[in-house]
Amino acid sequence: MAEETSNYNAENIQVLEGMEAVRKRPAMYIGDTGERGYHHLVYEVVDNSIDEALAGHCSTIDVIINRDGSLTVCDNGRGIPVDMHPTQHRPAIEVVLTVLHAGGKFDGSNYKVSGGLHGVGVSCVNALSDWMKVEVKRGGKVHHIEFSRGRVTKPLEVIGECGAETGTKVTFFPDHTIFSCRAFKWETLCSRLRELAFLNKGVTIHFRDDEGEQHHEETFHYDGGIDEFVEYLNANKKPLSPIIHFEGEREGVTGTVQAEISMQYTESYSTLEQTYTNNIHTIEGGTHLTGFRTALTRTINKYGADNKLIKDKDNLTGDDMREGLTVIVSVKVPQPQFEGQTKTKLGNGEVEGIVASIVSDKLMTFFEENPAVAKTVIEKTLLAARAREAARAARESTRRKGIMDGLSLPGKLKDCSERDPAKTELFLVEGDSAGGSAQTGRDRATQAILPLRGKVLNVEKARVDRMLANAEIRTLITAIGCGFGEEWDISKARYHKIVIMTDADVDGAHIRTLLLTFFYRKMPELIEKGYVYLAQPPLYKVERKKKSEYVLTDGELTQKLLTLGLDDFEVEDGSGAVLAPERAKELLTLLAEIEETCKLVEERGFDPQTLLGDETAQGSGASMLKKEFSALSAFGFAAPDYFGGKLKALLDDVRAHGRQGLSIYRFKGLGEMDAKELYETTMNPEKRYMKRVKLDDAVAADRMFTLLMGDEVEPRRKFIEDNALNVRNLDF
Ligand code: 0RA
Repeated sequence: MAEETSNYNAENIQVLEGMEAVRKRPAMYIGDTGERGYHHLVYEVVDNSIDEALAGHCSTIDVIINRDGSLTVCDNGRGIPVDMHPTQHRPAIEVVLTVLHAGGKFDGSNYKVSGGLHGVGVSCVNALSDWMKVEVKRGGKVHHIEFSRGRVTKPLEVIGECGAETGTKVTFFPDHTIFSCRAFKWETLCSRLRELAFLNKGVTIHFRDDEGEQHHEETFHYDGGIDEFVEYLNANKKPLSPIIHFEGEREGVTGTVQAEISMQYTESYSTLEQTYTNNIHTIEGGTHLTGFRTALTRTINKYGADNKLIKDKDNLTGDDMREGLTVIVSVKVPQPQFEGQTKTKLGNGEVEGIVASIVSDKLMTFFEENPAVAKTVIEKTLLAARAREAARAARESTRRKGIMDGLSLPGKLKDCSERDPAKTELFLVEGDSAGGSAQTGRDRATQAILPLRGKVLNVEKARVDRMLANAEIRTLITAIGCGFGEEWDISKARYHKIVIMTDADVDGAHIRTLLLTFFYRKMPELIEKGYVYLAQPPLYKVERKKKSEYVLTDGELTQKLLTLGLDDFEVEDGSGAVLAPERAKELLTLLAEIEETCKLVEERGFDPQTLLGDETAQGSGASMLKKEFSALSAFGFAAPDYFGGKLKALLDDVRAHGRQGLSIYRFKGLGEMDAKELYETTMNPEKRYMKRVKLDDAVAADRMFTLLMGDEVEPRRKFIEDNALNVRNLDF
């Protein structure tokens, strides 16, 4: 007995040390302590539920962002075991939640097929949570246990009965002394949960946000699995083939390797290849991707030659054969090896041959049974090859003239003198007049200016040859210095900051999107490396008592006017009591938001008052309107106070008061600023505000670009309409 006690203590100390280790070096366990790591906590917990589903014990997973900012993951699996652990002398659930890497099944027979990128288990989430509460339904009883920062604060106890129901409910609040991120993002979690539902067909994932300003709710369930994933990705592209599905399994070195592939050709010129290993998105590809590509090339070549569709002189490359292709490759590997810079490249050698053999056989059969589709695909491939050849020839001739190699930079480029790219910036400026101001105002040592005239070519709708025939695009390629296509070399970048500087109007937004499309499709490494930025020129110049100030957004201007306007202004609530200055500001901010929403609703042809009274109304801003108006009650007001004019008048009065003695000037474009102004507000590294473009969600990015820039008109119209009310929330 004495021995057992000391044993227990020794193990207990080890556990505490484990939890402390995670808290001391969180980044080592979850990657980072920013937005990524914060969301990674959720994935770790969900992965455990997915594992239960893969083992055939769980059908439904609920994920809820709670009002207090915590998050709940609830599944109907077997429930974490709650009996005494045979050697650790405490409930098994405590072991699972406090011992690193103990999350997996104890019998060892069941390899963990899911598992987040870092696969560290739910105990890490516990260690990094301010608090965690776990409820388990198992053996007819509901059990409950609580932790704080990895230590038990409320030991396991039975809190009720549950009959035959089983399952696990984990609720946690991340430790804000460790993370810099403060809230879960709906979009980020949505993408991952949708992806998990695609990858694990039949599983139902409900996702709800009770915290955010807008109440969101979505259910993901796909009986078609990755076929439905391909359908989703291609929603706005014109299909050239049906969705083609392959699956199979083979014995590998460490156990059975399963592979599932779904692919479809479209009329688009871009390629989208998404690969997964044990549900982890392998961004850098690896042996599964190589296996797929090899089989595709081999099969197309063989079928094409056998049927006299391809001749030797056609000189097709793998790239040509993947033009317009969307493919998902999902493999399950018992002991995956991850390599590469971000550890997202599958290294297991045998997987290459396994995937290649599964794809080769079945793709050949598909072509033989569908000769018309095979012919269409091969014709597209041939066109892609010809365009590539034409582009190469054009490049050759320009090289001979010394245009593309950086020796002769385009005349329009006003380069800087510094040669170290880490210190230099290239501004892509809309219009010649703004270009002129930027050129005069810039820091000549480190800032280069490239004025862009007119619209940039939409690369979503053009093949390489046409693209390289476009003067604006050629100038861009030369100025950036990395070359293009087969010769692309990121290390030759002449600037590590490429700043898109466009007007804050519709045309500016269009040019910005065209440039982003070009970078994303043709130079994605620039974005991955974080070299691309969006300048944020101010919208307003506000002058007061001879002092001028620049204001970035409409929202900021409103805040400014309200603050100034409330300076010597008393505001009463619905009962006539005077509001404290902070509360008054909150009320006025809410009124400004209501005004904005009403305006947007009216622009879409609805009457806000009618919409508000209609209990069944959804969309078109109805829910936003209802939420905003319900917040009015906290100030003792109701809708009639607004529509009756009383509150509207208050808002106008305060704003007018704030405007007194101010002169407000709205910039209509960059060209209206003089050189000094443009430099001080938008270019001066000490004062400017810029946004770095990041696109870590390839699925969302691909869909957005095909939607905004592709051929299909109807989905684009719908997207713009659906999002019209959210423009103020759109984060570009
Ligand atoms: C250890 C063993 C077993 C299940 C689990 C852990 C488990 C963990 C989590 C985390 C979230 N949901 C979960 N569901 C199950 C196997 C239990 C058995 O053999 O009955």
